[in-house]
Amino acid sequence: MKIDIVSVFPEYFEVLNLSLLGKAQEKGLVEVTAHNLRDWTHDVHHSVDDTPVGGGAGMVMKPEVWGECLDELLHLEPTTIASDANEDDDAALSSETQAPAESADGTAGEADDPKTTVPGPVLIFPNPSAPLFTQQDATELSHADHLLFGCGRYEGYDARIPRYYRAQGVDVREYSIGDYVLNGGEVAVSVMLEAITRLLPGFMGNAASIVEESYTGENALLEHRQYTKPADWRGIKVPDVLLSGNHAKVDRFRRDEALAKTDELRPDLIETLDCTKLDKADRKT
Ligand code: 6GU
Repeated sequence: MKIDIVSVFPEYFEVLNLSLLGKAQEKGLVEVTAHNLRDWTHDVHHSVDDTPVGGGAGMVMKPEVWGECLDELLHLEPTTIASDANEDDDAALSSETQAPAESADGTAGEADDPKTTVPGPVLIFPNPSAPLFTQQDATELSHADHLLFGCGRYEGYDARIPRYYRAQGVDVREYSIGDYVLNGGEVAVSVMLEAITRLLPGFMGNAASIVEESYTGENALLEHRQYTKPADWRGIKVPDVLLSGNHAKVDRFRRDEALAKTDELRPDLIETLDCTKLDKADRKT
């Protein structure tokens, strides 16, 4: 998988070489390049932002600089969008909103089929005002062969940037990583990168540990509690059933715990749970 990151702080991503991702790069599983957005400026101040049209606080990232940068990295020639695209901005907004897993050739990808490959580069903008990035998105994007992350800073980026590249047939995604505000997209991109790359085949030693995780596949539940030895630590005992050696009972105990824990801490996940995936014993819980 090839990963390009564009940022005004490319040094931020140097730590990626130290971490687990460094190992994945050594193994040739991923190739990560961080680019400096200012390399695509032409003015003496290397400016990448300007005041918001219509007024308001802060600065907005300029479309021209991003345009030259993204054209180069996506191997696209600059064009002009037909003027009728400007006629009804509201209609344009809804039709250009990211359709989940719609590929460039117009065929609908199956977002919940983890084996679906995403053809061509996927352009991803971190944005606190976008849909939440989920494990399902991470799984889907782990099958892409080229990801390009554009890190916004300041109050955001010109809204025409994602719109233009969508109109060029590029698979453009905008994601938030949670309901809080960060200064820029760099931390959010690091989070998404880790969630995606750890799913690459050969990245982690134990593939089963991925299958059993929270938010994954049929396990849309929080994970059950884990214990190791000793069976009694400072007076707190490991639940007896886990020491029983009865695998069916252990599975049932863990499943019940996952259901109860999710119900208490994340009732929103229970509501989205597919009832057909609950077994008879689940229904009694
Ligand atoms: Cl993706 N960006 C920024 N700046 N803040 C965020 C975020 C992204 N997700 C949550 N907060």
